Amino acid sequence: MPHKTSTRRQWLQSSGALGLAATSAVGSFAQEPSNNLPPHVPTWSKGLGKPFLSPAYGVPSPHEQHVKRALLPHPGPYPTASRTPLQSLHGTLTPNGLVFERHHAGFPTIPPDEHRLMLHGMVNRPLIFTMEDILRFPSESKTYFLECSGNSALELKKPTGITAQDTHGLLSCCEWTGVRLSTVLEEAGIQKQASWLLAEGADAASMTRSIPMAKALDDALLVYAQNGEMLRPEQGYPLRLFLPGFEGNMSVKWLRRLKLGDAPWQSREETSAYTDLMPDGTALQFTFHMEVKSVITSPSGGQTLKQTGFHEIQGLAWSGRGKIRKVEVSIDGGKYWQDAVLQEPLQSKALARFRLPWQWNGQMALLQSRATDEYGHVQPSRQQLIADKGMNFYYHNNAIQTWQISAQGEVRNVHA
Ligand SMILES: Nc1nc2c(c(=O)[nH]1)N[C@H]1C(S)=C(S)[C@@H](COP(=O)(O)O)O[C@H]1N2
Ligand SMILES: [Mo]
Repeated sequence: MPHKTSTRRQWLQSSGALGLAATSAVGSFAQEPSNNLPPHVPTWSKGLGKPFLSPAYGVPSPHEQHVKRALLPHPGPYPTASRTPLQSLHGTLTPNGLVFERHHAGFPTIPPDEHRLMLHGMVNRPLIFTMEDILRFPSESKTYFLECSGNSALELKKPTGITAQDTHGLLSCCEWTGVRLSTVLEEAGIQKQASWLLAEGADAASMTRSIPMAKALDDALLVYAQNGEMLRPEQGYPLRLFLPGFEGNMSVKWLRRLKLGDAPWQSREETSAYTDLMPDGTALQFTFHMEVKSVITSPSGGQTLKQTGFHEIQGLAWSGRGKIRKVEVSIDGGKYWQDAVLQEPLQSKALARFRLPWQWNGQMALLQSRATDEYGHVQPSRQQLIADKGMNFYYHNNAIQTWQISAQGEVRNVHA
């Protein structure tokens, strides 16, 4: 045994930096002291394990309790959003219990039998649907990201969040199941002059947004399930609107009303909120698409690199316009860029995971990622974004994120 171990170690150490990606060698392993080294047989291998159905609806290991949604410090009496722990997730899907939440008036618990969706305005036949009616329509399942347009808002002026959860955690990606909105609208008969759609939620906020008919008739969904089970109450149970690639705010939860009209309604959420103040004092309205963006989740803020040598840089990239085409990674604050490997399959308007093998030499590093989507839109640097939009806007910050790694291996949120 000792002989074999040392041979393997020599082999690991002799692997060149470039060869590492293919061989998966990591150079050296941290030798943590342990009471459970072979041939020791631990207690959990000796007795009968827990019985089935304890609990009947499964939960993560008690050793994963640190992986949870978190709040940012909030000024008011009531928190406004919880964030997804992006730095602790793997692959591209967000487990239902970790999907970020954004509620304007908390979340209601709606008995599905009592829920109704009203469809009226410029339609031939106003209709009221029960959930049973909605579930009878032809269904489809698609994987899409959802991002609050306030994601990373606090990062524009100064580096504020500590972790990737703080800076980018108003972001999730689920497989959503529902019926095409166009199918339901056609059931009522769309009148020719209808060019806008109003969506309203059944929460106390009555969240209301105007949606262009082109989007309503394209890929918009009326969603009742996420990641294989019915929607969580926090995500809009029993029914939500889902507008792939558009700012999260427009995907109205607890959907109770759709009205067709020929002009936007100028609701609170599209006038006083979710507009961007431009340098000339005007407000930019109806920024629907979430533009191309990415963040490195490992190594990321709040983490510590325990040793030099091999580390896999990983992160997430997304674009509200379509597929991710390319993600470049820099370890020197944006002077030199390398293409990361993108996880297949790449799906339109869904999170894409990227990976890049890296040898950390123990010196200060500035990690950045820059995504490009299939239409050639490139994620801007913070300086480029500010040159374009000024410093007075709040929503739609898709700037490149920088993580600084100190010589001690501590990872910090900085502006490069
Ligand atoms: N009815 C209703 N819909 C809503 C909201 C709300 O407060 N009420 N919040 C919106 C905002 S701002 C966002 S970012 C998304 C968040 O969706 P999630 O909580 O499922 O992550 O829901 C949107 N839909
Ligand atoms: Mo939002």
